[in-house]
Amino acid sequence: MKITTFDILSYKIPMVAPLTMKGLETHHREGLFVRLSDDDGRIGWGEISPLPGFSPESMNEITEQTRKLKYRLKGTVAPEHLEELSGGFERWLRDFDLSASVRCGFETAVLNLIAATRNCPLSEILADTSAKTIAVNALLSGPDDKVIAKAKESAQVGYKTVKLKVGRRSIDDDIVLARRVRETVGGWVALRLDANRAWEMDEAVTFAAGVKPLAVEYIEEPLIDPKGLAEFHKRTGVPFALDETLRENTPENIDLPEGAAAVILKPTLLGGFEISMRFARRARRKDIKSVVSSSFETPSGLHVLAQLAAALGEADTAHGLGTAGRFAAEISDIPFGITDGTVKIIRVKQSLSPVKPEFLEEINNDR
Ligand code: OSB
Ligand code: MG
Repeated sequence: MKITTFDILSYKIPMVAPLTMKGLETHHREGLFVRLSDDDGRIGWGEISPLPGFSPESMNEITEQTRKLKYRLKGTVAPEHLEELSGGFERWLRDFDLSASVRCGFETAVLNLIAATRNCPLSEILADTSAKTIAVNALLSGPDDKVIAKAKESAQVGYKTVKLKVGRRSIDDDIVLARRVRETVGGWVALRLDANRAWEMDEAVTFAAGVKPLAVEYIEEPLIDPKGLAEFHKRTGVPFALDETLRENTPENIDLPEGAAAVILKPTLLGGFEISMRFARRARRKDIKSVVSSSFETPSGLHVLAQLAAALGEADTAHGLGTAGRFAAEISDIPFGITDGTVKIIRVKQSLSPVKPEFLEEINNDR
């Protein structure tokens, strides 16, 4: 497959619900799209959306890196078997030293193009059998009353898993809120908590004791220092999940001790589908779930992540893709619709613009 054209477009879209993370308030999401085509005019899009506060790379850096990819790879033939995610991208792209979001966006553009040439959904080129729908967790955040209202609504419309952010205020307040959420959603909905590394060991243990009766599926990253996670589990019996810790390790060297219930795969922050799949394979060997999660990509970017989730084929796992509500519906012709807590895996038409053209700007090609 030859990369015949390679276009770079920048986008900027408003968020209806601003993001506050790590003290940074984000009102707009911005990044790049890569649009590739082959000799037959088939198209593959990829989204490059570094997340402020999480991704170290700047707009300038990602633009420079993407231009360099373009000038080196336009007109060349992509290696075979990239879709196996077994090292082909690494061998091809290693020397470019790409930032995580650029690597992810370029990988997904190439994968979308391969899928387009085979006329099938991306998920089907990634695995022999892939799911037709995937489950998604509802994301509970904001003031307590909003959290409870969202919990109630989520359970009513059929979400089987909800995820609550904790660790931003007192342990006692968090325990009270987690109990209220459990009461609100009832006993049949799985409850995940995410502390984003808020606590010292004794605080985490106190919190875990307080939520022990709630049968939480796991707490994501309870500890400031992840080296204590095995001890945390020994002392509390509460399962944990790894998110930030993945980005400080490789799939081969990461420690997955007793008590690790899930790995949180965020391809935009980890550096693409290939490395995400390597973590997933490692986790699977230990019977640990892989939860594909968003870094607040656009709705079309969420569809691409859903394809990876579908390819993992863990039917009961709910994925962390419930973030599309941050954007107004009008920004895209490819809405990311969640019905009864599930998303249909669709073949995203590569002839459609991933966000409406008024949010896109072509980056000058010849410079
Ligand atoms: O705290 O897990 C987080 C998104 C971007 C950066 C950090 C986080 C998230 C999410 C994604 O929470 C949504 C989800 O996991 O359900
Ligand atoms: Mg997390």
